[in-house]
Amino acid sequence: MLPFRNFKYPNQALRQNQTFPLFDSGPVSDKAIFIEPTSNHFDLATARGAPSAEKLPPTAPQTILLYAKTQKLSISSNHPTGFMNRTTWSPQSSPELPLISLPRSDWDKNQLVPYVPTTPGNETWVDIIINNLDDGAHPFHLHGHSFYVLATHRSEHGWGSYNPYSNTAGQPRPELNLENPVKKDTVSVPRRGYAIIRFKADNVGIWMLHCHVLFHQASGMAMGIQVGGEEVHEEVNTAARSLCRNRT
Ligand SMILES: [Cu+2]
Repeated sequence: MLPFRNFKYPNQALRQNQTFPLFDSGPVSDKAIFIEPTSNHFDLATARGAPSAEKLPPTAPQTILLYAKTQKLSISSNHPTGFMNRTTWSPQSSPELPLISLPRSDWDKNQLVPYVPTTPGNETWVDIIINNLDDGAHPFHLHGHSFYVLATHRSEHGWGSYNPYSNTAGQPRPELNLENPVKKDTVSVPRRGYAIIRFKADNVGIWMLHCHVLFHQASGMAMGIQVGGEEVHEEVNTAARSLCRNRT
């Protein structure tokens, strides 16, 4: 069989090495250096962290259930669009001001921002279940907090997502590692699978949670999480607004 061919048609995507110009600075080289795979990696599904000084509670009082998916819809001219649940993120449009400086009633439809209430003196633990309905993994990054990876799952058949609130018969309950989970700020959510992460909400603010493949993020696979403060507030945070002086 001829290399780099799909049936009788040439297909450069079948090359093991591919080169392309990052900058328009000359001809493309066909002499890419092949990087040998190394064994310097670990399987996240079975990874164990160092014994943690933090004692994780058996359950978290709040769970945020998410579904990430890329879709090509005719309503968006078949451009691949990232979704978190039913929201496609893009920066707040009108008024173009930081969310924290606006009451929720002014946020536009592209903002998905679950609220995590906190009370001073009490630890607030939150679980996030990130289901990935796509055929490729998405590395999800949370701002403002590190988190523990309690479980990950990759399905060989079917969707492989997990909803703790559904009674779907036969849905296996994931085993959560509460003893020695790895602590990270980015987790690869396997394709057709999920990651269950837990974080201590001790950093007040509105923090982004997004796929760290930046063109996935730019296509909408991003959202916010509000930690602390008040969910419904009509008093705007003028200090936050003044941070964006050119917008005021
Ligand atoms: Cu992604």
